[in-house]
Amino acid sequence: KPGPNIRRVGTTVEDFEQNLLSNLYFQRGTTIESASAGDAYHTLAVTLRDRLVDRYARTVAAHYETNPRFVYYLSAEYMLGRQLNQNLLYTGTEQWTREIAEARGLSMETLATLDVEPGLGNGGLGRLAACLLDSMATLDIPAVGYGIRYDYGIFKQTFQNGEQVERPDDWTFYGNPWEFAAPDDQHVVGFYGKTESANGDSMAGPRRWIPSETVRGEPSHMLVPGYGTQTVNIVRLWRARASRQSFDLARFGAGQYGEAVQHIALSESISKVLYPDDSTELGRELRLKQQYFLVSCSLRDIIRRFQFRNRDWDAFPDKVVIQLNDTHPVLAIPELMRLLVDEHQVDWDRAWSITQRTFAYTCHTLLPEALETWPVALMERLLPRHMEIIYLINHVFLRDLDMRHPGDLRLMRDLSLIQEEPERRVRMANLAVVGSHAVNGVAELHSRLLAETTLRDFASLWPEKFHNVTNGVTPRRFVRLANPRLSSLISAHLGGDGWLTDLDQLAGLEAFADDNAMRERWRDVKRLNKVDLAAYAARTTGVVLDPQAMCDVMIKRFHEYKRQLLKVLHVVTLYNRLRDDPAATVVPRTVVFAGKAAPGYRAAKLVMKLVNAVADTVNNDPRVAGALRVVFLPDYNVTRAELIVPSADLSEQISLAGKEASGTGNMKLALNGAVTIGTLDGANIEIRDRVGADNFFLFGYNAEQAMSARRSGYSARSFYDQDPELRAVLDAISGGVFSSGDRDAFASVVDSVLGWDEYLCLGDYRSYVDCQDTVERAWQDRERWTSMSIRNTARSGFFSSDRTVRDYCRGIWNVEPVRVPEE
Ligand code: DL6
Repeated sequence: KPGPNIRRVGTTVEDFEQNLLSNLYFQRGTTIESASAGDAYHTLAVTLRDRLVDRYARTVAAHYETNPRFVYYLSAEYMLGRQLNQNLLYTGTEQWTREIAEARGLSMETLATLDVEPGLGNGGLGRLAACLLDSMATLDIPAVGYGIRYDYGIFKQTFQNGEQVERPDDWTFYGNPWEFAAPDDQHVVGFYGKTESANGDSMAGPRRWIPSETVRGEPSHMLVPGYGTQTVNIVRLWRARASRQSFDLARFGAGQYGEAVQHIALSESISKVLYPDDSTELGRELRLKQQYFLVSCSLRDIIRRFQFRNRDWDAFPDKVVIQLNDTHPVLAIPELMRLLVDEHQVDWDRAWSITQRTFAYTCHTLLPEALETWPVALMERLLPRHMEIIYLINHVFLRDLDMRHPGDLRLMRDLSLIQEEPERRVRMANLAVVGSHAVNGVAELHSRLLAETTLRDFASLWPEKFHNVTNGVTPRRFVRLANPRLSSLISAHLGGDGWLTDLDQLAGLEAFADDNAMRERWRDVKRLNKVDLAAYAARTTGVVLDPQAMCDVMIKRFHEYKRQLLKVLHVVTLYNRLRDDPAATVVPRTVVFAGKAAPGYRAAKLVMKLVNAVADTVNNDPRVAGALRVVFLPDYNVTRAELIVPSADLSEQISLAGKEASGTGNMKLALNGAVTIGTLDGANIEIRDRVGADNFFLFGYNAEQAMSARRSGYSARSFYDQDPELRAVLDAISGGVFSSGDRDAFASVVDSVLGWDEYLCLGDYRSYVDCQDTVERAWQDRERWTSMSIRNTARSGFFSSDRTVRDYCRGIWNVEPVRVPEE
């Protein structure tokens, strides 16, 4: 039993143990004698949470006192990663916990595996959101993240016959000890219905919207602690709940159990799954409902918070900056207008000025097909008042545009918030640009191409709005937690762990890049990390890896532009060479793939199947054993990235130049000492600029060359005709070498690459394969390779998300840190 009178935040290991016992007893309702591993995990989690609550309360008090400008980060996705190890580190209780757990025969690893990752995102965009939250808290920036608490996160991936199978991710099945429900802060959100005049006939309002359907948005929040500081911010996640009268008791009484809860199920479907399948009309409607649900709840919450300390609406932009994470939350712009004009009686022009000064928009893509648009007909039905507001914003915008560029119909057509052909649709990126005071891309090249291509006319109209903020990653999670061995080595050489909050200090490693003792230890860290990875691979896939082999890693979403196919062509090239000449001296290599494909993305899923088929053939061919292994680790997520990244020797960043907005995996890998083979795409360019051309393997077209190759009649077939090695690779795939003789299995992959070859895989093939040969020569010089690896880490300090947040603060947010006092 817990002893009496122990503070919930003990300052000694004994008191901490008492805190655990107390929570086990009073929160979990059990005793040490009968506790399960799950009880131990939950108890530890709530005990750490207690410690963070204490800091959170002081953070709230400091913010209330200061009344600062807040950053509100609106994002449909957050890939937060596991919380346990992070919170152990951030509360400084790692060592105590280890001692207490081990004395009771519990391993930290068991506890860590019970910690479920909330997979509330798809990939880079959601993980960036999580890194920025971490850095904002670490830099004492007053901030709240808003998102959706999906019941089911990103699907779990398994393979059947090499094909991706998606299973639901019921991440809260055993509860989520990290969150707090806040039912008192719920909001009611409307959909459908009609609008009517509240005062005259002007669309500029105020008008009344009478929705015909409502749901409640119920918030819960998770704590977001800063590292090495007292600040704890929150990420507030909304869950859709049916209105109170939804349960049909009479029907239930009549035995119609399904019908009795039908209404509840329908309302709650809004936050049921991350990214509902949008291949049907209903799926698309649900997606739009999700977006509005997120912004409506969040804006009302932001206004509630603003009104604690402020009365004057004109002060709103001085206290609130809302960062729109891509176009998913862009309905926040008409929603803020609606709230101000219709519900708070602010006149239109004043409301518009407040709105524009409040919002800032980050674009995360260059692919035109990824720029969201919504059918006007759907918007008019689902959100009739918002559509009126969008029309009016557009009307005023086009009128002003016509004054600046009289009669330029082309410009009006391209910049209008409404696309007319082939169907009338609302262009969300245009709405975002018009309604925000700042627009940013996420790497230098991306921001430049946005301004020169995708958003060119807007950039000429308002050059001052356009910014670049290169992405970053948190070194706490992706170096310290993911790679404790490397972290200890770094701290030992830098004389402490100050680098964790000042990543430029990594430059101090430069002095050791050619030091033999350091290189020896550096290699040792990599080798031990590879032993861990090999153990995991053997356990989960049965594939046996050699920790001495070069670990060549391609981990990211499966997408054609990222060119997993080009990597497969290289693997098959190596395979063919080894088969043709088993005595050939090759560098032993393990190729690691991981990543998910969107469930409806057939082309990407077929490439995935090809990866599995090639892996199967290669791994079962004794002629190449010891030289080449290919493993596809299923169910890539943040946790898996933390396992794979530290073991990587070679980082594959091979997207077609001009297609990847930034990438952040490239940064995580470079920071952990992987050397990049890559194109001049996204943030690869900045990585190469910093680590130096000698420590980066460059190949392929640059963005301009890629565009001009396409313009000047690019012919994929000519590369096939002229390059016998490439021909042998494609012939092997289409000839059934990897599909037990079935020539149809991958015919569409080969046909499409020999036909249009959208992402110029064949055009870049020779340059890529030759560059891989250079990689192999470099690998053979162990010492030189290790120096390259050390230099990659030493020169990657720029890619900390702390720097990213500082850039946002300076260039876009204009917010100041607020220091939270120790108790
Ligand atoms: O900015 C974060 C991340 C970038 O690093 C990737 O390059 C980019 O592909 C990704 N974008 C998305 C979705 N884009 N849209 N829409 O995940 O953002």
